[in-house]
Amino acid sequence: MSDDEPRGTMSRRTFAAALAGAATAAVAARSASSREPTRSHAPRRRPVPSPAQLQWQRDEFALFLHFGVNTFTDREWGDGREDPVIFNPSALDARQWAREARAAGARAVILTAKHHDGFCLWPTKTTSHSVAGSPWRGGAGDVVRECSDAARAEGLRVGLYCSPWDRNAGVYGDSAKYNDFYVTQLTELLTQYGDIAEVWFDGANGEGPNGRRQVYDWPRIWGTVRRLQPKAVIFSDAGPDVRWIGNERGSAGDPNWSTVDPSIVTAPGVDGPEIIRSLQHGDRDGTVWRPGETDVSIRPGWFHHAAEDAKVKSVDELVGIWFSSVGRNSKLLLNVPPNRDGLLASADTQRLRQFRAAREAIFAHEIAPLSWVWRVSDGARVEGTATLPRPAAIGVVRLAERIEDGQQVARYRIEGDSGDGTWRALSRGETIGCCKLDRVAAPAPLARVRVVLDEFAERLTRVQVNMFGDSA
Ligand code: FUL
Repeated sequence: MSDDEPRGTMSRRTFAAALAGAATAAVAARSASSREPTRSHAPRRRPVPSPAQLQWQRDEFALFLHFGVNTFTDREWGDGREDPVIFNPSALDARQWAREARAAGARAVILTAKHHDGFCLWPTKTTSHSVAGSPWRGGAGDVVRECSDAARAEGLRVGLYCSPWDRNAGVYGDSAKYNDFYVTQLTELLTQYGDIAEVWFDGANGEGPNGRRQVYDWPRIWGTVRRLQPKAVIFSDAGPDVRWIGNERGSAGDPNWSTVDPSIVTAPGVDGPEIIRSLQHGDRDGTVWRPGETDVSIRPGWFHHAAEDAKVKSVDELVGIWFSSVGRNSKLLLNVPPNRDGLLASADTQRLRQFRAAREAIFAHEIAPLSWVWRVSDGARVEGTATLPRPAAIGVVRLAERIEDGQQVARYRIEGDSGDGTWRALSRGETIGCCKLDRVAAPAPLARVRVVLDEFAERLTRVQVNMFGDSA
């Protein structure tokens, strides 16, 4: 978002001053009637994002690239016994991946450097189960290198997925030895390929009750990332920087807090209803900033299967996913898997372009200028009202909190007046966060609009509001 100020008659300074006064009044009122902190106790500071978390979320959209031996065996989970010679993409061109990612509006790509089958897309020293044992580029190829170079050349950030669960490594399950092995793999990935923006730790494990039991040394693993790539965000169910959203359908929870209680989801791969709830919705009074990432595939599977070429999600489905991920204070990680040629299939690239065009159409007609007049009512509610330059139908409203200061809004409503002086509900919701998108079915062209922020986690704040004309 380029401009975080409401377009309005009140400058940031005067608005902040008005809110500061109101906030003082609200705290004083609570203090008188309850055990709320008084001036002698500083109010608890809510969590705020780190610069890396802020950048990660403002990117809004990244492309996930699932590629490896499964692409050649037509499977989703390889068993680790694949012969590296099957990996032989005939025309691999990572520049095509990066060009298409950029054309789609993505700002980063995340590559499966190693999936559960243990096959490494880079010539690792830790195992022979890698591209070095394949005929591709005469055994001298490196997909991680080609992908990261191509992505940066297109101005995209680079993320890497290195599956903790490894069905090929002989030492998997011999916990200390595998932790050493895994940390060595991460060290290669995090020292040889430039700046890495996100490291993706998957929670899956299909070993079953009689399988190998690996105890991961998460503090050491995460510590390795911190040491080697201090600006990277670490993704897993348990963060520590960004969390899985709890499903693979493209749907963030509503409400969705970027704050979590870290005692609920303590490690990747844990499961249970309360864990899924916390992943989906976050925790309003959580003490840690850990926003949710929504990963979903453009196809039924994560890897490319020719039989699914006709099952690429429709533009309407993808736009729906945008609203239920980016539009619910999450980030979208959309998987578009390269095929056996080593290229993104045309069914997917066409759909990506249509998806971008559809988003641009939705946000093409911003209603502007809107002069917002903000006021605090009852010492506890913030209201912004604006008169439209001319009566207009509104299709979408975008709300955004200034998340550098944390997340505050817990309940809001948007109302419109068609010109007869009556406020009618357009939409209502709970959390806003970095971005909340509401589709609005306005019955008639509106003359005035108002946004009422009814409830806050801790203190009054205000939001940026952008309104877009009905694109239908
Ligand atoms: C899951 C994995 O098991 C899938 O294969 C895929 O990589 C997905 C993104 O995460 O846990």
